Amino acid sequence: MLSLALRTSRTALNAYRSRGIHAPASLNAVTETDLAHFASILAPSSVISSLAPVNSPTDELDPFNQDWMGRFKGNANTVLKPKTVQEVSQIVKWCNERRIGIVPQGGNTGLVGGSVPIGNELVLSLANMNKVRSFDPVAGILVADAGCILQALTDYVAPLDHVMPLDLGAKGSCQIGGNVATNAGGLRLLRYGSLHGSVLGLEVVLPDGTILDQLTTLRKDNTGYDLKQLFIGAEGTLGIITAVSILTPPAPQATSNVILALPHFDNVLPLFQTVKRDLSEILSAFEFLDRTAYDLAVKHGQGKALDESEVEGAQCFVLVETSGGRREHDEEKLNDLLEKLLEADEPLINTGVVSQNPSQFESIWGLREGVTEAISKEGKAYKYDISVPVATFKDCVDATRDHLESKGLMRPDAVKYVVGYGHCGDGNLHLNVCAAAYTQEIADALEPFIYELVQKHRGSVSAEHGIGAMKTHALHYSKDAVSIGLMKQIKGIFDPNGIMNPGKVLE
Ligand code: FAD
Ligand code: 2HG
Ligand code: ZN
Repeated sequence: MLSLALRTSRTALNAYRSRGIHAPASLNAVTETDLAHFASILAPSSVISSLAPVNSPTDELDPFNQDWMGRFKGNANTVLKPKTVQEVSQIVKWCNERRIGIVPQGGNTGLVGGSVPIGNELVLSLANMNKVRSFDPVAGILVADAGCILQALTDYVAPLDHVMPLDLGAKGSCQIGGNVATNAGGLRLLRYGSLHGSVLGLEVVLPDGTILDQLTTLRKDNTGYDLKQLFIGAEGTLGIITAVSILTPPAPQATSNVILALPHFDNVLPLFQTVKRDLSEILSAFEFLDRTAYDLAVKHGQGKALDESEVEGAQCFVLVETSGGRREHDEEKLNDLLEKLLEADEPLINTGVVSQNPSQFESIWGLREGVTEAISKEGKAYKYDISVPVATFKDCVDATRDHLESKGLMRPDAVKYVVGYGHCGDGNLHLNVCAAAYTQEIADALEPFIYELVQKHRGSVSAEHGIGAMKTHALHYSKDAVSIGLMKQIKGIFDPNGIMNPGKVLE
């Protein structure tokens, strides 16, 4: 399990203020009058506030005010942790009438500064709404409170022979409501598709406090506009998700994985083609790590390293997972593939190590899932989760490194590493720039450089982490003016007073 402890740093850049982002002046801070109202509707354990008469110490508020990377920092004086949808509704109604900004917060593992205030907005944590409401074992439909932790739901459906349709490195802390609000991708998207397909229904508290009950468990429902889709990926700007109905696939009867070392990046695409063709229906993940990502994961004890002699000269690595219905059949397919790859006249791979048991399976995944954690141990990461053609992954990483080099920033006290890894099967590169500290000089060197690179490749500035507070100024690189105009109109219809997660997604 990853340790998701918040890291504080005195040198942490308040990334909003550096770009002049402030909560709108039309919004108010929580006052003692507001607090008295909240205290009248919530249990005492659901209220944390630095205001009288609660007077919580600031270290109780700190974890809600700072993001996972230690990059974005808010100044909320009050955190509320309601237990029911009615409580959420009453809080939101009050905030709308009093023009108090609200930041919905799940596990606070988001990587774009969306989950913490940009000023003194109220934080509404879903952590106390953490019950499974129902599970239909025939249809595989799970209905759960938004605050259920992804790992807890995975553990809940496992003995019932099902899996969650998504999996990510933050599963021990992130919540299903946060996953839906960010339209999280993760490690299983190649197999099960995006949450726009898996989520069947939502219960949402709208910015005026109205409860929108669309918690349907229907596979098919063609009755007009599919409103729930608007909240998937809205990052809490249109309402607060309080429950999710989600389709869980049957658990595969057999899973296996292999880590492949490649002599050249150019082999990745032909390898992907071969793997897709030969494994066909049992292929469930095709993940990429460049050499730096692999070395950092190994250095920080994430997963089990391959023998040094085997990885000598490897320029990058690919993790292939299979999930299927019959172990013998799947193993035979995987072994045949490996044999073919290794015995080719011009082999695409140097070596491949197949997991032999569940612990090796986890170790191989650890190498890939642990990269984010490893980078966080090295320094402060500037994270870009871009969609670009797979063929350009290496060019994007190299171009960024060269650009930083040309600015004299590739040095141990500035930028230490430029790292590329990600969901190759989905065309999603995680371009991480690992620095000794967050500085304005590095930020200015990276942007708009990276966004222009993405635009050149007709990609997206966010493949899966979202826009949050980090990329509001970059939305136009991936969305045209007509689309942004419509997004603003939709925001205005749902949230005319602009109380819901102000300063996020839209400027
Ligand atoms: P938070 O971080 O609390 O919030 C994220 C956003 O959603 C915020 O804008 C917040 O306001 C909003 N929100 C949260 N809950 C609600 C709600 N109930 N209603 C309305 N809005 C809400 N992401 C991926 O897509 N794929 C990955 O593979 C992946 N791997 C990760 C690995 C690590 C180690 C870490 C630290 C992060 C990773 N992430 C990944 C990013 C992050 O985990 C996801 O974005 C996740 O879905 C966020 O869930 P959360 O509950 O932590 O939400
Ligand atoms: C992953 O795929 C996550 O590991 C995190 O999306 C990526 O930290 C990152 O940049
Ligand atoms: Zn990812």
